[in-house]
Formats: sequence, C-alpha cells, structure tokens
Amino acid sequence: MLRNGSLIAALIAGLLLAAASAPARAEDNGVIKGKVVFKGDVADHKRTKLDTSKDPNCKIAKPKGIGSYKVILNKKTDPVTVRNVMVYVKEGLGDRTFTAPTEAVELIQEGCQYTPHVLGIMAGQPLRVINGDTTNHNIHFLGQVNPQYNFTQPKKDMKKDLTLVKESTFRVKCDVHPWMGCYIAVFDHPFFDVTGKEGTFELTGLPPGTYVIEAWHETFGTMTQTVVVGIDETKEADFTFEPTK
Ligand SMILES: [Cu+2]
Repeated sequence: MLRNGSLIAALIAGLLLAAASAPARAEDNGVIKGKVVFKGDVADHKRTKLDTSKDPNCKIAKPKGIGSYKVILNKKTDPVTVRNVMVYVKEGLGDRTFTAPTEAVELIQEGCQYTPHVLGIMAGQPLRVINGDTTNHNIHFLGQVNPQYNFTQPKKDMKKDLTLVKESTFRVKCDVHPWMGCYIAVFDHPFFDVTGKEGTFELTGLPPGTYVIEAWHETFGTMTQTVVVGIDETKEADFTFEPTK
C-alpha cells in the first residue's frame, strides 16, 4: 500500500515537472489585453522635428522619424494613448521555463534612428543589429546585467548577431550621433508586447493563473496591476499614465 502510494506520488511529481517545462499546453490559452491611456495635457508633449543635419548621411528618403523620441502620444485614438510602452508579465509564472525562439529580432539603424525604439526579446534569442545607413554607427549597450556590447558598424548593410542572457531593461546609444537612443527589454518568458499606433497590447498563450502585469515607459515610469486569467479567458486590463509636468 505504502509502496503504491509513493509510486503514485512519484508519478504525480513527474507529471508536474513535465507540465512546468512544457509551455504549450492546450489550457495555456489565456489572454490579457488592453490599452495604455494618457491623461494630461497633450500640449506638454509636442514632437518637434528631429535635427539630424550634423551628419548629412543621416538623410533618408522616407524617415520614420519616431525612433528617438521619448514620448509619443497617439492623438488620433480616443482616448489619447501612449506609444512605446512595454507591457509584460512581471510575476505569476512560478517555476515555468520557456524556450527562446531561434528567429532573430532585428534592431535597425536607419536615418540615424533606431527601429524599433523599444524592443522586447527573450534571453537566448538572437538579436540582429543592422546598419541601414551609409554612415558610421557605434552601438553601445548600457546597463549592468547583460554584456555591454560596444562596437562600430561603419558601412551600410553590416549585420551582427548578439545574444542577451538575463532579464533586464537597458538603454542603447550611439556614440557618433548623440540623439540616437533606444531600449531593449530582455525576458525569461514570451509574455510581453509594446504599444504601437493604437496604444494597445496583447499577451497571449498564458497559462491560467494570477499575474502581476507591468507597463513601463521611459519617461512616465511603471504601473502594475494584478489580473486573474482562466482557461479560455480574455481579460481587459488598461493602464492610465497621468504624469505631472
Ligand atoms: Cu549613429
């Protein structure tokens, strides 16, 4: 009887262990989605034209013109929303482990700006740094947790693959063009999203559970909230940044 009991216990332990390392179970289908709202005076955050004229080679035909701005508000959405907010699971995944995709995430230097401005990546996933300009860029990773890569890409179409190893968010700058800046956020799991033109985010494939969700913006700071998501469930979770001037 005792022997059977311990056998069953061992089997259960084995099953639990298998479940913990297997991210793609059928019931891991929870969704948390929402938008990041701006409440305040839109006039406080006017975007003026970025001056890249110090380097004539920065001029490109179709400048995206968004890669170096600290605050971008989506004024056409109602209510006004915030772009470039990283929303992610901060707590609640327990001991689960997740395999990083082998597909590279691209960070492009074009028109002497970074695209994207806020980039999310999993630890161990390749990061491909590309120079799309006919000028010299120096890419310099700040922050203390991951390797502080610091190298130049003097020619157009140069590419370099890097690997980040630990969960952290850090700034990247170019030592040649002082206006260039972006952020890289590294995660141990795939549950993160960056707000775009609509100011929305969506975290999909979540195992049922209770999560602390965080929204991070480089100027407005962080906000958190707790969201419970069950099997086959989609939960709405909006954030509102109400910055004081
Ligand atoms: Cu540069």
